[in-house]
Amino acid sequence: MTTEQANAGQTPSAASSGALPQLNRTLHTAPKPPVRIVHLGLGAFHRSHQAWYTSQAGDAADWGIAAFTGRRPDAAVALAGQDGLFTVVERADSGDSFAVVGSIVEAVDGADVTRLAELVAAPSTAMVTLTVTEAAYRLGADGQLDTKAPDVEADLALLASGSGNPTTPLGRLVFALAARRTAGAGPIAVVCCDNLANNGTVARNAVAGLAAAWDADLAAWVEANVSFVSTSVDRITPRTTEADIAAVEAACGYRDNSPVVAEPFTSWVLSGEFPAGRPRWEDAGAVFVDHIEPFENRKLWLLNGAHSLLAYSGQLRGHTTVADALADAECRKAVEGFWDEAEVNLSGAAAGASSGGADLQIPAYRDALLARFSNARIAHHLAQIAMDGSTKLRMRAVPVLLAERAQGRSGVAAARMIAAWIDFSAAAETFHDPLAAEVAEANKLEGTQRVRALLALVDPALAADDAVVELVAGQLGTFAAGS
Ligand code: CS2
Repeated sequence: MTTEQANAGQTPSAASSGALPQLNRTLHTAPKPPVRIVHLGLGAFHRSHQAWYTSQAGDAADWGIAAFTGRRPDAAVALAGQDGLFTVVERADSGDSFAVVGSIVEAVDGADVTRLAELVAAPSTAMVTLTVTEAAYRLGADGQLDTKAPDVEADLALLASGSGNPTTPLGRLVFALAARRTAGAGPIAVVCCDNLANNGTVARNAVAGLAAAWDADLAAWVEANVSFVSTSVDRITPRTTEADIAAVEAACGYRDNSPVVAEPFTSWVLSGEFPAGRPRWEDAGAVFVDHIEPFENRKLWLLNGAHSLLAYSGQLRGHTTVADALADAECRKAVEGFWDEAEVNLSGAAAGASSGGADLQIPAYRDALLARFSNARIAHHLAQIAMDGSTKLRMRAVPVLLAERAQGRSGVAAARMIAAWIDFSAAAETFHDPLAAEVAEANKLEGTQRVRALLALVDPALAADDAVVELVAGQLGTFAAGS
């Protein structure tokens, strides 16, 4: 095992001296496994989840990760300075525990596509894992790659000219897969770990779309050699703060510039083929299934759906964290109402074949979520969750709204989530979204026209339905502060 419990509190003299040693592989003698996994999107979630699972596998000594940054090249600098090691602070209601994870053996600036291509082209590399955010796949409302998105267009031009380096995560991945093809290094798995329904297919569509627009032979090679694995990932991981860094120093007696704080709960459900092998993640509790859709929907609708609802309603009502928002009776009632709508469509007759016969244990799952969200020691900021809402709502609110309406019910709780996003988009001081400019334009309109224009950015089909526009419009302003 490459993860060991750090000896919390055993080096008080170093901790109090102010001259703490830096965490690295000399201080902490973790073995350094060979790179067999390449990861795109070196953020806190990758480290608390996939890197942690890999470090816990029985064959961890065989599986090292080379992780490339997405939007934050400084994340690679911090981690490289400590030989890829970092501390996972498991933050329970009752207190913290600390463990050093050693599965990341190389941390690289994502702009270094030469190194990326070299590693993906190595026959020893078995997979590329992805946490690049929902919005990065650049799929349009039809589920296909939006080749007209400016950054996709720019990457395609760069790839076609054979000069310059792609800048989007998927553009970089396709560039690296082309190198693997040239090297004759054989089949590989792409494992999508972003919060998207059917995320393996989403990754396939994005990669296949880019490859086809660049080079038909490469597209055929991808089709024959790349397995796209779908996964449902779960572990609440707020952004690391200076206070977290100080907590690690005080407890562990070393300096870690890149610790990660996470809740004790963790889950990973996977479905798909690994033609070049994989770590024994099941040793750490990962589950491999034939039909992943029910598990994906349970997580995306119940956990992520509630998160988005709390993010918008909670901020409209003056709250900062998930725990604060859930403690507000109005927000809590909205969450329970949305869960009731989601639950009918996840289990029982209404879910039909899509539940795949899986026992989803929804009541227990809901209870567990309430406990997880109420962990006030995890300061999970609503502002972080609120980002990229136009993309997230497509996975979190729209399917429940559609399922409810297909059965002759209104779907009012799901509609209220969208209305809260609309209210928030007009009220927020900072509004992060890939469609922020379009949202700002739409917000200049008034009344039904405005609602329709904003709804169209989430799902054009919904915007074309007068009854849905009216339903959403009727829910505007229902989270007024103090109500
Ligand atoms: C959150 C997720 O930021 C968000 O949109 O809903 O990051 C959530 O915390 C994770 O999916 C939990 O596994």
